[in-house]
Amino acid sequence: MKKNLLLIVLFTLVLFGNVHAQKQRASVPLKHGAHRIGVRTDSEMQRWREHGLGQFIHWGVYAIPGGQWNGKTSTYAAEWFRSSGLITKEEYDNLYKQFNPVNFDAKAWAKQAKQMGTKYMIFTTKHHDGFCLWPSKYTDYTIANSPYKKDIVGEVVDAYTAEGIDVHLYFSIIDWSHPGYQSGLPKEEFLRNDDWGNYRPFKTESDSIRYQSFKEFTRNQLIELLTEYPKIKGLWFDGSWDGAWMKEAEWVDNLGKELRNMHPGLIIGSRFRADENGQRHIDTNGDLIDDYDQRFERNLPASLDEVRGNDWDCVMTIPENQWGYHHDWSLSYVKTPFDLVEMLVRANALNGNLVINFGPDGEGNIRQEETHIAGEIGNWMKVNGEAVYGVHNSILEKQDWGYITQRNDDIYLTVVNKPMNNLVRVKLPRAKNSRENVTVIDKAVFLIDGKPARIKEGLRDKLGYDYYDIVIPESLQKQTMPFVIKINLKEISRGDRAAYQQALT
Ligand code: FHN
Repeated sequence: MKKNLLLIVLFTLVLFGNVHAQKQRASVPLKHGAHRIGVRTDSEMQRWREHGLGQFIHWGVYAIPGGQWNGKTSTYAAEWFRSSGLITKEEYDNLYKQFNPVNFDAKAWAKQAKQMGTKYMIFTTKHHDGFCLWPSKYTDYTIANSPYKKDIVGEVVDAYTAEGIDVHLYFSIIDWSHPGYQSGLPKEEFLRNDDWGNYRPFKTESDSIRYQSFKEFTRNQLIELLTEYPKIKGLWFDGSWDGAWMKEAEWVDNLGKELRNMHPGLIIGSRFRADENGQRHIDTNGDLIDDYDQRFERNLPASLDEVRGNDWDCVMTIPENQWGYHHDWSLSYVKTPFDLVEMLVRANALNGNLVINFGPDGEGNIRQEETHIAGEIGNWMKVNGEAVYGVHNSILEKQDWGYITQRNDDIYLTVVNKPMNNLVRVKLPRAKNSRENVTVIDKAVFLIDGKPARIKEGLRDKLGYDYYDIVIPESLQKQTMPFVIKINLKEISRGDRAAYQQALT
């Protein structure tokens, strides 16, 4: 009991000490900055926090060219193909007439995601091109007018939810298909944003009226998504760096409130809106806007300091920067299952979720490389998932051989850099009452086979930290994937230390 209490106190100091030490708040009065200081504490957000691993799916008409057109290959991200210069806008805007993914099987996708160990997924309802994978009544540019016709968003929401995987809907604010945005107008009439969302001031009254119609359209579509798909857990926004959108702090903030009122518990990341000074993600006062930090796209934070005590996730491509389907993955390094598992535990050890992106092809197939990765990660998760789900950063400090996560008293050491001498040296925290007590390893087992690990006395440094070596058995020395050692600590009196050490040998 006493031991538990000590560990809880230590953990609280590490976790919350960190939060408070790192937040440097200004106090500028803001109407449209963060509406809450600190993390959300409700059950929906607690559930999100415990997901550990997610899946992203980018799918749309860009999967038809898959980065190639008329024998030419674009090195651009495939989902940006419309802006690649290899296809005319007109050709691209007519691709939907061919979109007929006959192999699409939402249930099979969801099953595969479940086997991979995914707890939540994010699905592109519409990307920047504006093509809607649901039959939106606010535009004709939707799946309903493709040869496929059926509601893909609905199928995905139902299939994943049935597998117990929470669904969040990706929605791009940038919409090249809407005349109030810019696309569809001749180039010389580009009145405000270019494809990348760079701001150009409105020139005339009618530009601004057109933009009002775009805002209303966006609002209508979001209300439509929440109405049609009430099972979803959150909205994942993109393209909100759009210059004109960022100038609409009040309007967007009010829209956010409206959406939350419609859908209690709704989770919205930090990419939805800017404060009145145009600050995105982190407002002028240094506080996180909305529910979790979305800044870490393809880029994991280096330390807890960067995370500032906030919830966060990192969305990650498998090739360097391809989200949608691209025929040719030889154009960049393709991450291995090892790389992705390393990123996963690294994210979890810094209190975040990792979300791995998949880009199905134009017929609805998950590519073979992604299927392989899903299988390998799934095999790893079956054995080691307890080091990923519902964990947080550990009371143990980061050590060179890998990453450390923790749930209650269970501490998970994920070894990614296997030491040459096959000894995993673990630096233990000092005991609370270090004059009288020392911290030692109570139990240690390998998750891969449930076998207890042999512990050898390491060294004690001059600051009084104890190090113990966990011996990697021969059976694990050739492991090609990271492996996990689960340990528990206990405190013993200094007088009992010699006996403890003796018992180790
Ligand atoms: O431009 C998009 C990109 O195509 C992709 O959808 C990613 C996913 O997070 N978001 C944008 C870039 O930040």
